[in-house]
Amino acid sequence: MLEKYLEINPEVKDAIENGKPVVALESTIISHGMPYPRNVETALIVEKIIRDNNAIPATIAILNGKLKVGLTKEEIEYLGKTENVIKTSRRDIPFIISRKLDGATTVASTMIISALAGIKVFATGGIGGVHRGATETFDISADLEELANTNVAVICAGAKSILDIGLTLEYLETHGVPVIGYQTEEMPAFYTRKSGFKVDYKVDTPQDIASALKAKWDLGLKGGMVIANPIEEQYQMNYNTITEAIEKALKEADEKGIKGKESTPFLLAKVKEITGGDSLESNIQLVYNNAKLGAKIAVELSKIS
Ligand code: PSU
Ligand code: MN
Repeated sequence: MLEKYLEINPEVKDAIENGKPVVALESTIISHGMPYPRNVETALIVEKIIRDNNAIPATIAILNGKLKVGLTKEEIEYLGKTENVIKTSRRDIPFIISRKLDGATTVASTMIISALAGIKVFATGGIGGVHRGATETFDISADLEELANTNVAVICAGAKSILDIGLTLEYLETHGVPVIGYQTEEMPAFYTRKSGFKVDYKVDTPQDIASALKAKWDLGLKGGMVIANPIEEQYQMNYNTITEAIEKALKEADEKGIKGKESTPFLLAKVKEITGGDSLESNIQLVYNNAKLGAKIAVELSKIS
């Protein structure tokens, strides 16, 4: 029955079946997170980094109503160029399939499709979270609920301060999602290494992360794990510059009445514009860094699974 919906490319399928390390990648970051052509260029380099670190990359999207695991270079190029690809989270999946549309998968839907395919490790830039002002707007990303329920580890650079990082951590705590810092005690804030918030556990090696994941899932403790990997020192942004840019972007979003699924893409594009493109360079570098760690974790997990 699953074959009716799911199409896994042969290389990825072979890797999954033989317990080789695989790292899933999302596609909203390609279609809505970065401008063309940097989006495509980045997606292809990310795949190469994963290969260079001994794992198989599997970029995920919905194309013509099929859940695709392991896009070709041409499919990545198509997603990066095409204007009307739909940002697809959990609630959108049924309709993108039934109407045979193209959908770029968010963290939530990439986790869902990874789990269906049997992939345990997923690397990206940033997760969605509790938005600032959520006490009024109720804007809480479906990514958090997915982390509560779906057994996939998500390597990210923490949460951006377009979000309320404190409330995001509270939400994850309530849902029993471990938030771990890779070689840090502090929750990173995407463009910067510091946020003023602590992670639950500092973990220093990919082996330790893999064994915690194994223990979690062996015991049937459902849900994912947030592995927060701080942006490398030399690529982080100046704290005041990025804070000001985010404040400005939030103000403009508010004035324009941007809400719902448009919110995150709008804010990312605005922050990029305000920082004269600097935030995009940081964004790209932190994704590379996460791809590398994701591959290392997948390798360790494959040794003990
Ligand atoms: N953060 C980024 N870049 C992105 C996203 C988040 O720095 O591209 C995307 C991811 O796909 C994430 C989604 O899952 O935005 C969250 O959107 P929302 O807040 O509408 O759930
Ligand atoms: Mn939202």
